[in-house]
Amino acid sequence: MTDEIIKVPDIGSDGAEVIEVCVGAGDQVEAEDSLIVLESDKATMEVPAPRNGRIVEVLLKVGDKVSEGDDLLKMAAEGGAVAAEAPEAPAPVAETPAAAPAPEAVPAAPAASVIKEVRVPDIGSDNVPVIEVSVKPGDEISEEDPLVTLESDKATMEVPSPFSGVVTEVKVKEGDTLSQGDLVVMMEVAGAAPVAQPAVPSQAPVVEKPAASQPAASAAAPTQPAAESNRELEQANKSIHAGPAVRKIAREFGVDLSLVRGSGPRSRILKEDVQNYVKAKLSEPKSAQVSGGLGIPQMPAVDFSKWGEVEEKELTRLRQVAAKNFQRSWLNVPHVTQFDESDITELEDFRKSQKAAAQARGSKLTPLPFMLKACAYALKEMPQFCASLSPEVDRIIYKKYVNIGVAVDTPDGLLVPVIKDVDKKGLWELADECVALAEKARNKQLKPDEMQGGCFTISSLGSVGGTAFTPIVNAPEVAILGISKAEIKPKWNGTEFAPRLMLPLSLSYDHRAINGAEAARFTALLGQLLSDIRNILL
Ligand code: CAO
Repeated sequence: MTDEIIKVPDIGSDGAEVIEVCVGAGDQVEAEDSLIVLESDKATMEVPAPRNGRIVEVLLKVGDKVSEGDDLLKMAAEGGAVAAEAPEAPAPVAETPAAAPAPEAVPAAPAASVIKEVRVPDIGSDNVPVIEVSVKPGDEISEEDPLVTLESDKATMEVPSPFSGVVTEVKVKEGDTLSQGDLVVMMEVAGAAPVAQPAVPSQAPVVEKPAASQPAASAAAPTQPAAESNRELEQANKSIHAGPAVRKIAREFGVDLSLVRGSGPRSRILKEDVQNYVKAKLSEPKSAQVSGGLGIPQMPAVDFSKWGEVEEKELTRLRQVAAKNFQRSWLNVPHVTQFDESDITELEDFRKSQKAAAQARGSKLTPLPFMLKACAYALKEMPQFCASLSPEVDRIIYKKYVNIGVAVDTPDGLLVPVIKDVDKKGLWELADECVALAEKARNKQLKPDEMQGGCFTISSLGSVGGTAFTPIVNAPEVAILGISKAEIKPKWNGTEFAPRLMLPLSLSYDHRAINGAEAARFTALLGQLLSDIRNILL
């Protein structure tokens, strides 16, 4: 026996795209199982298996454009059963109609609509009363729309339509009792139907046969618990079973059908399942819908070119990394900034007095090394500023070393080289190291080791300007000192206003590790140290 080539049936339009391949080589399929899903400009449609059998080879892939008669897949022949089964199954166009069609077989559906019967599927019991008729002649319905509702002593169940089309005749009324195979409605189904329905099919179109070993009752209604585990098993092992109409609403709502539990026969996903899934998602607490549980709303994408010319440039890698770090710190660390100012009049006099000496030794003595020295002293005095919190925020880790990072502005973005053991170094050494590290940062020559191990950070905008700012803590450090431009201000000395050079200090801190009073004491201590640098010697 040679394998049978299954072809694309009449799909009611000139061409369609394969949007899903539901089977693979080796799969065992049953008649009516979905093989592929096609999408034309008019509709989405499944091509069902014409019979039970094994897939030998899939001849199409997602994205392929197909028309009626194109080779779809190869199915293993089943001892001549192919021809005999052809008329029963809604088979696609037979490859060689001349080869073996049974006399009553209609190999290919005409493009025009056909009248089909819909009969009661296997409902697990006989003579089940109709409690609701959901359609009337002339109704246009989609596949899986309920036709009637039946209520047995075990369960209430809907009989869904196996096709999309127009109801031409309703054969039942409320109060009738129905059994498997009873005629429910007649429907006019558009040309997408691959074969015409025989007048009295040996198997009703909506029959879903239970597995041989399964008691009939468990297959009767999708809502019955006994059917539940069976469906779960099927769901896990088979490709998604859903009709085009269901796939369409899933796409409209952006629902991943693999996450939806099908409540239809053989775990088929019904419209209601998608609707219930969407409802459940919408009623989930907001925090569960976003990563990290922070509930941060996404920034909208705005087309700025609507209002004028724009130019788009990619951020440097450094800026992208810095952006992430800033955001992480800003979101994780409860920031508070303590503002203060320090009288550095005498310090500045001393610094200027050292200019010649600095030049002589090739150094540049800015206020920064003095800040470093004063901060190192304060960090030793107040070790909670030279510390980090554990990620669980249940411990504080005090660092016995004093390494201070210095924010350096570079053309590519901000870098923070770390000056190690600041407490052990003199002013000249610190001044030289500041210059060397800033130069390395601007020339992209910093080694990873030179940017690690910090306990505290200084961000100096003193050479640029500004009166104060709120720096972002360089987490997991717990504090950062921002320095703005020193300015001469009139200060009351007890008898008169005197011009004093005042340095603005902005200390941002992690309020989980440091409280406000400690922060105020820290900046006061810095002010005291800087106002008379001799204090550092004490
Ligand atoms: N007040 C007044 N003048 C100041 C000052 C202050 N607080 N701090 C520095 N100056 C003066 C210096 O004394 C120097 O003048 P002189 O040459 O006359 O002495 C001049 O400003 C330039 O100093 P500098 O910038 O070359 O050196 P620095 O030691 O002050 O700073 C560095 C070095 C690397 C910190 C700095 O160049 C830098 O990159 N700062 C930017 C940091 C930054 O971007 N922070 C923001 C982080 S958050 O986005």
